[in-house]
This record gives sequence, structure tokens and C-alpha cells, in this order.
Amino acid sequence: MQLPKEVVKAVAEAKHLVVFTGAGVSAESGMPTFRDALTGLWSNFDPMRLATPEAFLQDPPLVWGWYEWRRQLLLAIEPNPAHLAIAQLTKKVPKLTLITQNVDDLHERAGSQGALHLHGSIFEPRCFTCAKPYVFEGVPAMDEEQAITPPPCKACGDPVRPGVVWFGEALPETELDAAFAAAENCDCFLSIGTSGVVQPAAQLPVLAVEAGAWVAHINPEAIDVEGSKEFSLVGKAGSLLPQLLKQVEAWQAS
Ligand code: BV8
Ligand code: ZN
Repeated sequence: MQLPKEVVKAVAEAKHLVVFTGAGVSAESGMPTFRDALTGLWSNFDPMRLATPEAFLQDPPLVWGWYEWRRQLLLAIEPNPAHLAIAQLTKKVPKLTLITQNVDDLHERAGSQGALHLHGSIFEPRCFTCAKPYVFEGVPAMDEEQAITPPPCKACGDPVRPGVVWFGEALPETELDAAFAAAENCDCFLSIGTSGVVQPAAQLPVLAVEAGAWVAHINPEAIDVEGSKEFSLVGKAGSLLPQLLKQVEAWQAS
């Protein structure tokens, strides 16, 4: 499918390209998105309420089990063509800033480096109290969703928590500042697989539009766009991004 030539040209000739991803970029790897219904033990919970410090304090095994379930799933899946195309795009432009809301490592496993993780990482647990990093000892053998007691911190004995940013918690300042600066200074911004609901990350595409960049949203659901430089490319990231990469290569070769 021929993508809008304005978008192909903007990416192919970008001096600074920003790629901003949400859970949708990992969907075709088999990772449920954040708004997919939760399963099993967590099925009657709203992720917004489960991904909070209050939920963890109230029931540490319920929340820790949810993250261990997701970690185990992640270890069994692979990056998909969307992650791979993003890693390839890095070689096509002078500068690419990758910003992700995801807590998985699929971008890194696809070959991308230096991704700004605005919401932390499921692979960097730390003590809830003293923040001492915790090193996982293996993977829980979970054949079904279950609550798991979080391990005790080796320094103070308090429960270890997932290394992610929960609702109500501040985003990492360095990453957030770098992400805002990139959005305000790029000439092309690709927003991939995000429902654009969670703040402050959802500000990024808005900042790029306001700064006059070309902006394209890749999502199976049409995204409301405004002005002549913002596009909604309706489709799955795993098929649209490889097509975009091919058309950018053709543009650059012509
Ligand atoms: C903070 C880690 C302040 C945990 C996550 C302003 C207004 C209203 C509310 C707020 C506001 N400012 C702050 C808030 C509160 C809150 C918030 O935004 N609430 C919203 C929901 C109303 N924000 C916060 O609490 C943030 N903190 O602001 O703190 C502060 C300041 C100083 C000091 C103290 C406090 C913290 C937010 C971070 C929360 N943590 N993740 C975990 O993962 O368990 S967010 C979580 O949602 C995930 O990271 C996920 O990535 C993220 C966003 O969701 P998406 O990535 O968009 O995924 P989603 O499932 O929603 O959508 C998937 C999309 O993919 C869909 O559009 C779908 O169509 C598409 N898709 C599906 N398949 C494909 C596809 N696309 C392409 N290809 C496909 N194949
Ligand atoms: Zn501790």
C-alpha cells in the first residue's frame, strides 16, 4: 500500500526523526496492550487501579504476581517486524530519538539503542522502601495467573517492587526532559501504537505538531488529526512500518 508521499518524504529527508511507541507496537509480538482486558486473577481489575503504589501496598502478591506474569510472557515472545523496522530506520536518518511508554525490552532486542523509557522497565525491580535494585533469580514457572509474594530486599528486608512508573508517580526526569526536547526540535514525529490517553507522555505528539513537525500516527484505529502536516495511517504497526521503511529506502535511492 502506497503511504502518503508527504510522510515518506518527511521521514526520508528528516534531520531529526522521533519515534514514539506505546503498547500497540508490541501487540503483534503477542503482548496484550495495556487496555486489553486483563486475564485470570486480574480480569476484574482495571489496570489503572492495579498499576499504582496503593494497590501494591494493599496486596503486594496480587500486584507482584501480575508483573511476574507479564515478565514471564515477555521472556517467551520475540520482537515483531515493527520493532525491527524501527531499528532499521535508525540507519536511514542522521538522528533518531526513540521514546517508549512500554516497560518491555523488545525495542532493545530488535537492535534499537538508547530508547527513552518514560514508564520504566519491568526488568529493573527495586526495593519499595530503600530503592536498592533487585536482581531477579530466574523466572517463576507460572502456568496460570497467580499471586506471588514479592521477594524481600537484600538490604532492608522490605518488599521488592516492579521498576515501572505507576499511576500517580512521577516519570524519570532525565528521560522526560529529553523526550520533550526531542518532540519540540524534531522535523518528523512518528507516534506508533498508543491510545494517547496517559499523561504526560501523550503531550509529545501535540508538542511536535505545535513545533511544526510532520507527524504521523500508526494505529488500527483512526486518530483525529488537524492541519496539513499531521496524518493518521490506519493499520497495524507490524505491516505499515516495514512498508514505510521500504518506501523511504526507495525515496532515498531515487
Ligand atoms: C504523573 C507502567 C504526576 C506500568 C504506565 C492529566 C490529565 C489526566 C490525568 C493525568 C494528568 N496528568 C497525570 C495524570 C494521571 C495519570 C494519567 O495519565 N491518567 C490517565 C489514564 C487519565 N498519569 C500519571 O499518573 C503519570 N504520573 O503524571 O505523575 C506527578 C508529578 C510529580 C510527582 C508525583 C506525581 C504516570 C503515568 C504512567 C503510568 N504507567 N505503565 C505498567 O505498564 O504496568 S502507563 C501504561 O499505559 C503503559 O505504559 C502503556 O504504554 C501506557 C499507555 O497506554 P498505550 O501504550 O497507549 O497502550 P494502550 O493499551 O492504551 O493502547 C494501545 C494502542 O495500540 C491502542 O490505540 C490500539 O489501537 C493500538 N494498537 C493495537 N494493536 C496495534 C496497535 N497499534 C499498532 N499496531 C498494532 N498491531
Ligand atoms: Zn530495601
